[in-house]
Amino acid sequence: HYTFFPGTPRWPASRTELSYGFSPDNQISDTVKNVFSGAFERWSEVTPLTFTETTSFYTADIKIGFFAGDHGDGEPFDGVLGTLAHAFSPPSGRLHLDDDENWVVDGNFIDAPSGTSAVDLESVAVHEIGHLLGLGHSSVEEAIMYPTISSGSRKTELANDDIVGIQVLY
Ligand code: TQI
Ligand code: ZN
Ligand code: ZN
Repeated sequence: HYTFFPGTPRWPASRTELSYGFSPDNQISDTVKNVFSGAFERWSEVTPLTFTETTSFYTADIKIGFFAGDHGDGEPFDGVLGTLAHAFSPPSGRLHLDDDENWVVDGNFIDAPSGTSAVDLESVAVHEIGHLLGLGHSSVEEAIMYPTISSGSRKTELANDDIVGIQVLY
């Protein structure tokens, strides 16, 4: 079953048009932008929310970036595997990905891989956006918000449990 964060934080009902931007410190390829655009789309299809990319990172509602190790928010990344990414509950809007992972899009590494530990970017993006919107973890194994994914696997489609949960919030 889906869960929410303590206190059930959500984006206010007056804020259905949310903007997102990528950290200017990162060079984000169109491949990565397309993954996020598709991942946001999955959630906007089942809610009244819309997500629009903006080039003005500092005023974006949702701020996405790749960071390695300690990056100043008290939740340092840990190198290859372990923590892959994290997102904070609403209305923080921060979504961080571990720059040390060997991220994969459509089965291809987006950087030169330094090992064999492929992590599917879209799967992680859809999961982290769920957190950004206020979903905690689910006990339903098929759910995007289930807290584990078998390594090298891909899970990008919302399960009924994710949809019911997000529709309770929005
Ligand atoms: N990152 C954890 C996660 O997003 C961070 C985390 C741990 C967390 N406990 C939390 C976030 C409680 C909110 C609430 O779940 S992770 C997966 C999955 C991670 C894990 O790097 O471990 C995905 C990131 F589900 F596959 F295991 C993305 Cl998809
Ligand atoms: Zn962070
Ligand atoms: Zn999670």
